[in-house]
Parts: sequence; C-alpha cells; structure tokens
Amino acid sequence: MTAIDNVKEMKKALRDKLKLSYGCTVEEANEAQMLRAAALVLRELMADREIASKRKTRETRARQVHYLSMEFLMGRSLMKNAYNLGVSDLLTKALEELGFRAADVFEAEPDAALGNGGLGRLAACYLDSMTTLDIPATGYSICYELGIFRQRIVDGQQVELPDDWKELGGAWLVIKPQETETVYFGGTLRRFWDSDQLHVVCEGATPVLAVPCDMEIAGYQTNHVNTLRLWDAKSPAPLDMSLFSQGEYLRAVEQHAMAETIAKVLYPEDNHYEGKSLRLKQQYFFVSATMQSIVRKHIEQYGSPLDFHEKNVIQINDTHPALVIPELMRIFMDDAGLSWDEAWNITRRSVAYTNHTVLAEALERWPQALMQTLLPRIWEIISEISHRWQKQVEDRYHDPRKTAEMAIIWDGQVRMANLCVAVCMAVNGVSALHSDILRRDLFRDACAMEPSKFLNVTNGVDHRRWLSEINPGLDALIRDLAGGDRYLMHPLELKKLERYAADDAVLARLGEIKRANKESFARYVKHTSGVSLNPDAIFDVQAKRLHEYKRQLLNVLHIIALYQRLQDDPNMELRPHTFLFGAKAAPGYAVAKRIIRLINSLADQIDNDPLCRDRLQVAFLENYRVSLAERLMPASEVSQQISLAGKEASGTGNMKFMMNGALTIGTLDGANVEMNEVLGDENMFLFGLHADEVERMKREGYMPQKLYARNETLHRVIDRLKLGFRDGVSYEDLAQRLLIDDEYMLLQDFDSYCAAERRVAEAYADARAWNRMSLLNVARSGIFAADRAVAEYADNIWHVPHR
Ligand code: 26Q
Repeated sequence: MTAIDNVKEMKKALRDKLKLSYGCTVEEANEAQMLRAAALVLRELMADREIASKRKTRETRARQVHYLSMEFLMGRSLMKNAYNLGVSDLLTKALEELGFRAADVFEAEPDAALGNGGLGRLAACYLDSMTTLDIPATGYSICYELGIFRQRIVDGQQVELPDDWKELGGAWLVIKPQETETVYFGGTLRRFWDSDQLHVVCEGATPVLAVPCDMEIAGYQTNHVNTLRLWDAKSPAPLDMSLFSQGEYLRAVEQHAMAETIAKVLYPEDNHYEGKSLRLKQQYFFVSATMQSIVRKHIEQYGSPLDFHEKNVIQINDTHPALVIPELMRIFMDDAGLSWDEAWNITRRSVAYTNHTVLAEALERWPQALMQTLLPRIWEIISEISHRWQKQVEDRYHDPRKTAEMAIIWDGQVRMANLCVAVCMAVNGVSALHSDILRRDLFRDACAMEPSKFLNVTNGVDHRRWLSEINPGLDALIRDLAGGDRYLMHPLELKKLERYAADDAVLARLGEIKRANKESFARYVKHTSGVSLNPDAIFDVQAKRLHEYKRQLLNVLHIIALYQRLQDDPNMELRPHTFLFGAKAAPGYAVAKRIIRLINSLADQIDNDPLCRDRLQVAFLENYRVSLAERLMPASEVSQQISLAGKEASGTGNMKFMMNGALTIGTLDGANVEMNEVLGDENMFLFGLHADEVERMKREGYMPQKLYARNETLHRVIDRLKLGFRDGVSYEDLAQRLLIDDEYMLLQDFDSYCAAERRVAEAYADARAWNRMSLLNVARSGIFAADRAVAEYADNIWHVPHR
C-alpha cells in the first residue's frame, strides 16, 4: 500500500504530481497548482485503501448502505483528508519547506457546495462517520456544475453569482466512464406477451447518459475508504447536424439540450418546494442511475435479485430521492422479470426515509400531468401503489377524511411524503421533538397502522471537523485535560472536562482561547471585507439560511430596541455587543431578501452613529458557507437558535456552536430541547412559547396588533421599521407583515426574547461564570457527534455492524 512516512517523501510526492499534471517545477507552481498536486497525492493514498475496502465488502458479503441525497455540502477536502489520513502535519511542513504558505494553499481550495444548508451538510457529516465507523457505504448525488450561488452584497442587497467550483474542486473527482448508466425520459409504453409473461417497454424515450464522478472519502484512524458517487449528465450522441434529416435533427437538439441541463445547477430553495420539471428530471436522473448501478452490481455478485434487501439498504435524505421506490419496482419487474409481489417485498424491506421538515410549503407534491409525460412507467407503478395503499387505509379506517389525507395521489398531485410513509421499512425524524410531531401530527394515522417503524434519530455533526480541525486551541485544551485524542473516536469523553468546571486556570485558558479565535476571525473579516470587528465586544451570531420561520427578523427587532434605548439614554451601561449575521436567501424569496437588506440598513445606521462607537455593532457576513462557518464557530460566544417552536426540525448549527463553547439563546425547538436536557436551564438562555403553546394560541386566535398597541417598546421598534434608517429605505412592508399576520409569532415572543438577551448581557459581565458555562457546553456536546447518530442508524434501521 502506498504510504508517506516523512516530510521528505511528501515533498517528493508533491514534486512528482506537479511535474505530471502541469509539467512544472515547485518554483514555477502557484497555489492552485500546488493544491491540485496535493489532492493527487492524497488521492493516491486513498486509492489503494478504497480498492481494499471494496474487496473486503465483497469477500465478507457484507450488507451495504446506500445514502441517497440531492445534496452533499462537502466544503473543502484537503485539510479534512490530510487530517483523516494522519498526514496533516507532514503536508503542512512539506508545503512550507517547498516555499509555500500552507494556509494559502488550503485557502485556494473552493468549497464543494453541492447543497443548500442543514440537510446537505448533514449528509456530508454522515459520510465521514459512516467511513470512520467502518460501515461499507456509498453516497449518491448529482455532480452539479454550479453549486449553491455565491452571494455578494451590493448596496445592501443580495446579488447571486454562479459558483463555478469544478475547475479546481474537480481535483478530487475520478471520472469512471466505464460505469456509465443510461436513464430514459418520456416516450410511450407498449405491452406484449412473450412466453406467458407480460412485458412492458417504453418506446421513443429520450436517453441521457449518467457518468460517475467519484470522490473518495477517508475515515479517521481506519483504512476503510468509502465513495461519494456524483452523477454527471451527458448526451448519448454528439450533436452532428449533417447526420440528421429535418425531424431527427430537432429531436436530437432537444435530447442534447435536455442532457446538458440536468446537472447544470443546484436548486437554491431550502425548505421550500417548487414544482419545476427540471427538478423532477434531476431527481429521477440520479435515482435511476443509482438504482440501476446498485442492482447491477448486486446481481453480478449474488446472481439473483431475490436477496437484494439482505445485502443492501437504501437511506433517502428527505423525499427528494423518493422515486427510488417506483424505480426499484420497475427494475425488478421490467428488467429482472420479477412479479409485482416479489418486487414489492424486496423494495419495502430495502428503503428507509428520513423526514427533515414539517413545513407545509416544503412537502413535495408533484403534478400528476408532469409525472405522466416525463416518467410514464414510473407513474403507472406509483398509481398501482397508491390504489393498494388506499384500499388498506379504507379497510382500516372507513373514513373518507383519512383516505383523503393519507392518499398518495390526490387532486392531480403525487404526494411524495405519503408515498414514503406507505412503503418504507422505517421513517425517522431528526430530533426528539420533531419525531414526536411526525408521530402525533403529520403522519398520525399511518403511525397508528405501523407504530414500530416510526423512529427518532437526533442529528449529529462531525466533531472531528467542527471542533478538532477548526479550533486547534480548544482541541489542545481538551487533549490536555480529557485523555489526549481519545475524544476523537469517543466523543462522550468530552465529559471529562467537567472536572475542571471550578478550576480557575482552566477557565481562564478557555477564555484566552476564545479571545484568540475572535481576534483571528476579526483579522480575517478585516482582510476580506474591510470591516473592523471589535474583539472586546461579545460576538453574538445568527448564521443559517434566511427563512422567516428562523426569525432573523426577531433578532433585528431586539437590536433596534437596544439602539433606541441607547438613543434615549446615551449614558446607559452597555457592554460592547457585536451582532453578526450570515445568511443566504433563496433568489426567489422576496421577503427573505428584504430582511437581508434590512440587516444591512441597520448595520449602516449603527456604524455611522457615534453613539454606538465601540458599544454596538451589526455586521452582515457575505457569502456564508462551510469554509466561513469553520472560521466563525470557534470565534462565537452567543449562538442564536430562535426559530418558532415546532418549526425547526433539528438544527445542526446549534450543535456546532455548542461544541465550540458558544452559549445558546434559543427556543425549545428541534435539538435545542435535547441540548436543554443535558445543559439544564442554567447553562443556556431559553425563551418563547413552547411548541404546544404555539398550536394552542394559533387555534384560539392570535392577534399581533394587540401586542403592538399595548407594548410601547415594540410599538416604537415597528414604527422605526416603517420609517427606515439613514439610507432612506422604508421597511413598511415587513412591518405590515408582522402586524397583519405574523405567521411566526415574532411579536408574541418579543418580550421574552428581550428578557433573555438581558440575561445574556448580565451573564457575560462575569467572565468566570461565563467561561464555566462555556466549558460545560463543550463538555456535554458529545452526544451531538455524528458518530452517535450514525451508530443509531446502523443499529436500529440499517442493521449493519460498526466499529
Ligand atoms: C425540494 C423540492 C424542490 C426544490 C427544493 C427542495 C428542497 C431543497 C432543500 C427542500 C428542502 C431542502 C432542505 C431542507 C433542510 O435543509 N432541512 C433542514 O435539515 C436539517 C438536517 O436534518 C435540520 O437540522 C433542519 O432543521 C432542517 O430545516
């Protein structure tokens, strides 16, 4: 097996790769070229291990996990792979000795941003854990040419730019044309009998080639290597006009255009469904290619599809890959010749579904007409599943209302969540509260039919990346106090830090680490955007996608209230407070974009008011992304997790902040509830309605205008929104939205939120007590490691062994 044991070997390997791929010397190379050379060196280390891992899986006839997701938000890989392969120090030294600044080489890598937010980043964290736990697993998605857009702020407003990542980011991809699959769209169905068997074929369909671009995934302290398989779309035939007659020519052009657009771009909507035909094509494209390739490999090894479910489990990340269900049925029946019942039994036992949202607008409902024309055979199979399910529901409930609610096809729409719930062997939510809401509310009646298949697996994050790799100061402290690097494989060992909760020296050191991280983040922000952050101020951070349910606007309302208090009483005691925001808005989400503009208007106002100098600051961090989060988390002191209770399925940013010692101000929503269970009320700042209170108040009639009329502080804040700030932009529209409807109950939670913010400010005044709470947050964050979550999937859903 290829190995690199010292700096000298590493330098030689880098030189060789530079020569091979660029024909240049170290002296001639720039950072980008060196980055590619380093990627090639690490890929070579992984390649042997990957082959060995695959051989072992084959020889032991082990059950394999296939994780299907429309998104994998991988971020950068160089540091991560070097870390997992145990060569990060060697690589850093070698780069420096070759005359490079290692940091510049790492910085040259673009994020592989093939995802929107939580769901995509979760998939990336789970790939790391599955590999580290020695689980034979493969991730599948699309090799989008453009990832999530790059965000720029121009005159306070979001502008979207294309994220052309593949030029350099492609250094990690291995293209495997020999494993190409063909996916068919459209056409018409024809049936015929042949030796007593009914055959279904689709004629005149448009073929699109799916070409694998594989990314190797190294685990930590293991030789096991898994693969992330990203499918690229290609047209089967080159466009050669001279070959075609008139009619064929147009068809060929259309086919070509279809193939070329499928893998073009990631849809930038997060927690919002849009019934675009291209999105459906993307889903079927990657699902069909994936399932064909999995079944093909299975039959190659085992000779028959009948034991497919014993050797394979398909995990689907939300409903986006739900077409696996009819596609597996189709492959088993039409390609492998199984009967409906045979195909059904295998399919049902192979697929498991994770739900990530209860927001009505995020549930996928595809128009029947679109499905019929684009995927005629898939439509037929879904119709049959739907009929059989409906009969089961009727037999059980004899209730037309339930029949309507639980239907898979209804009102000209195909409801993907109901399809998954009807078919899958397991359905799970992503936090205890969210899973309860699924069982009690969204999937209540299906749950009553088969309660044992509704499970919870609380999310987790890759603590090796999100703590150890990005926060070396804290990592060193943990190693000193909690048994060296043991916590990297055993995250619950972080608990050992608790012994030092009363140790002044340790608490002081923790404070110094945070201070140094803040200074380093401030330098970075200064360097990249020109904005000066005051490191003496508390760093109070809300970083996540912009969505009304996440209530960035509530944060803004409080800041305006604080600003008005300062204007009323310029001599008031106010500890320096810096509010940081990072958020992308979906390009078509007008309200979200207005909120971004508002944050920038407010930042500008406060920045230009001498009253606020060194006391109050607001900054909007442009282009929030994985690599920026990696710099931000270690520098954060307050973590804003303030969604309306019942709306945030779990949250994962909350866990990353906690691991890095930030204290949470939050509602009892998603995984915050479980954070509260380990921290107690005394180590976080809770506020706001509980999920059941939200429901009750909505039922009984909620009237935000009354709060506006009665609450003077709130009244003034809302009036200021209407008036706007020094840039002359009025936010009357946002004010009206709050007064008329206030769907996410900002006004209701406003007072309680302001009170919690006051408790934060008071607590911060006592540095020792603050550092103690911070230490306890780090110490108790171990259960939010992805290793724990993946082990639960392995034990309770996949039934596969692990380390
Ligand atoms: C669907 C159809 C058409 C176009 C886009 C979409 C789409 C895309 C992305 C729908 C939803 C998403 C993303 C959802 C998401 O990120 N959900 C988050 O998942 C996290 C991981 O479980 C949770 O922690 C968050 O609470 C949840 O909001």
